[in-house]
Amino acid sequence: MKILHTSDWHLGKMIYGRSLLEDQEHFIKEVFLPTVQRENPDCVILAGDIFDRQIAPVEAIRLFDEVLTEMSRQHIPFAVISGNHDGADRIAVGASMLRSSGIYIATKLEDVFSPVVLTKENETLHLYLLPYIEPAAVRQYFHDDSIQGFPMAYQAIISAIQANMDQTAINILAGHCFAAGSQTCDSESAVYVGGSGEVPPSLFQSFDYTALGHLHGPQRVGENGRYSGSPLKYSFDEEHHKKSLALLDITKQGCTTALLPIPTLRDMRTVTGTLEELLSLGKSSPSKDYLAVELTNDTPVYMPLEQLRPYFPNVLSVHCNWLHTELSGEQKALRQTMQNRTINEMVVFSQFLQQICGTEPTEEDKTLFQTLLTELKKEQANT
Ligand SMILES: [Mn+2]
Repeated sequence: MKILHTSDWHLGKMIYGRSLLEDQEHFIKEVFLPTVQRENPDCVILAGDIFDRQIAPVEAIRLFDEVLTEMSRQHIPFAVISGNHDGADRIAVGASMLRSSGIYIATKLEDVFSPVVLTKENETLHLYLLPYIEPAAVRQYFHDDSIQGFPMAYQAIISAIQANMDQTAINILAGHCFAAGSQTCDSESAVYVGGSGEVPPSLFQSFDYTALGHLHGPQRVGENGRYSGSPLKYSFDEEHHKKSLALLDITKQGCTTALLPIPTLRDMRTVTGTLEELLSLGKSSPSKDYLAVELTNDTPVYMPLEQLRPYFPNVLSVHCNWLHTELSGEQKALRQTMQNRTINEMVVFSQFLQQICGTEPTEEDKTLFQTLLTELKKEQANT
């Protein structure tokens, strides 16, 4: 059977105050839906964090609604679980009715105990949909107060599944959790503390495949599990991730996985250089990518963001090395000189004038600046 696995769409996400909806719409309409149409999988799994927030923006809800409509129109079974970011009860609206349209939305623990059964020729797939769940809910469900922490909670759930498992079927678990030993990044909110939040991958051994969500970097988990990762980069420490959709060809005998790369509207990356270098780069090759700018100038720079924006409209952050980094010997000497405040302020003034007016300060400018500075300091001392 052919299964398409994705997760962590985080529809409606904002980054540095910017909405990523346009990028997400591009992913849905130019990548995800065309891939579904082209590959015609027997099932699509969305392993949690559909939305970024419990109360998602209406534009994000509309986008997801379009996905549901399109999936049901194409008669492709679509299995969705809620993640830790989703408002589980909100996305459960109409869930039982949607099952007749081939859309399976699981938001409660008990959903995992009635697997979705799909058949194709002589193959049967049992799909166990386990939404994001906290140990307290598992304790309550099993009426067992001894269940403490995620490893025990998952052990209890999986033992209960195993008791009724059909070993002749292809068994797939969809889950949203932190599998121990996996690589994390900045855009996954930390909901777990210490090791008690980590689920041992050995628990997933009895499944032919485990389709996980939660971590945003695509990666394998244990013998036959995988995080598909998020479709887009949601933080700068993901800039080297190769985002993809996981397409499985699975039988009872084994599974092969193809990672389909996701072309994006805008990339997210860091650029490093002096302001002058970056401005010249901007003039020759402007870019709409989301950028984190690392300025390497060793002296102050006047309003770098405003200067860069005409060429790089989506600069999200500017980091001035001058202010933060360990200095080289030469820079240290300069900083040492600048630590004498009078010289420091004069150097800053001089640099400012050069950047704004393109000229060195005259003796008259310097005297005027010095007079004003002295007056200002006197005033400051008096208040
Ligand atoms: Mn997530």
